[in-house]
Amino acid sequence: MVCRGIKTKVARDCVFRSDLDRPPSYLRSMTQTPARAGFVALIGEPNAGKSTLLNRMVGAKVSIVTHKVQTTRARIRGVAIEGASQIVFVDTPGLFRPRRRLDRAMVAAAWGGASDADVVVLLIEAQRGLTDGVRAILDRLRDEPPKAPVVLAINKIDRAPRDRLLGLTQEMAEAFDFAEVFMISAEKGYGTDDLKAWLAGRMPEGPWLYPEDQIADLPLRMLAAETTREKLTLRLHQELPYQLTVETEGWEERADGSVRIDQVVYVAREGHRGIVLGRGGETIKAVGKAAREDLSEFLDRKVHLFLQVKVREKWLDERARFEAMGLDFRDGG
Ligand SMILES: Nc1nc2c(ncn2[C@@H]2O[C@H](COP(=O)(O)OP(=O)(O)O)[C@@H](O)[C@H]2O)c(=O)[nH]1
Ligand SMILES: [Mg+2]
Repeated sequence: MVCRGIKTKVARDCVFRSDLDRPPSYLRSMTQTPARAGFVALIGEPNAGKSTLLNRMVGAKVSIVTHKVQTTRARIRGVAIEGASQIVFVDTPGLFRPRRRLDRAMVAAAWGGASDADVVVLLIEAQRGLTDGVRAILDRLRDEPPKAPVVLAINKIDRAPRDRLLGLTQEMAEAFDFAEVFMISAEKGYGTDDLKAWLAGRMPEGPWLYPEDQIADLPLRMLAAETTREKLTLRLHQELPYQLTVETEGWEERADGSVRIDQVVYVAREGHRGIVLGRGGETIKAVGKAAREDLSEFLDRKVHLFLQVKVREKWLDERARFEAMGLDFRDGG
């Protein structure tokens, strides 16, 4: 979905860049450089730091981040600008060996992102290096090479000693023919400006794909649901976060400038409902408070958030649930 021509700070269905700290467009159009625009797919194992990198490149939190694997479920696009280039970063679910229908649809979405991109960035973790999971990704890249060049970003360099990085760079260069190798820390911002500048130069010449103030191609209802899912994932233990989903059912702009958001948390079992609610409802209350605070800051207005928990044994096999997540149900078949 592209929200063209809407220039308000936060339009109802799209997320816009709030404070414009870039020169106005008439200044940019006076320069000689031609406009460029394209897609960069971020791929890698779960937890490599793809969503953290996307958020850093965009300069806002548009993709949720937790320390747990498989947090990102769908393809999320974040829009960054560097000089005359508009770079659309496509965050993907991690690549791993899928078991459930949801897993298969997530992995399909990730590879789909890579096949449409102008540049593919493979993120790996510096401290873990060339794992079996990374090897499996390289095998697939060799068997079905994307049309786009593949660059390597060794992430979390803040976690690994320098001498290890040199060895790892060499090992990776021998394992695959990368167009370029970058060492970064998505969290701390080391090396990310260089990566962004390099990517900007690689974008094909052509008009921008989004209005200059749009930062994400993600409906606000989904961003709001993702925010709540992030807080649930952070609070709940073990497998439970993978067994629930959140949907925004109501979005009401109020005359006083605030917004009322109604969401449903779907869980697969009665027992899970109790855990999500917590004793005396304290878990869901804390989740709601944290999500409301984030949303309020993001939307820059007062938010009233209402959460309901519903048991839906078969939600993992329901087409509608997949569609709400932005996934293709058939991919999981
Ligand atoms: N130390 C460190 N942690 C990072 C870095 N980048 C991401 N992380 C952490 O790694 C975890 C997974 O990040 P996330 O972006 O969700 O990974 P994804 O699954 O690939 O999207 C989170 O706890 C992040 O805070 C980094 O550069 N350094
Ligand atoms: Mg992610």
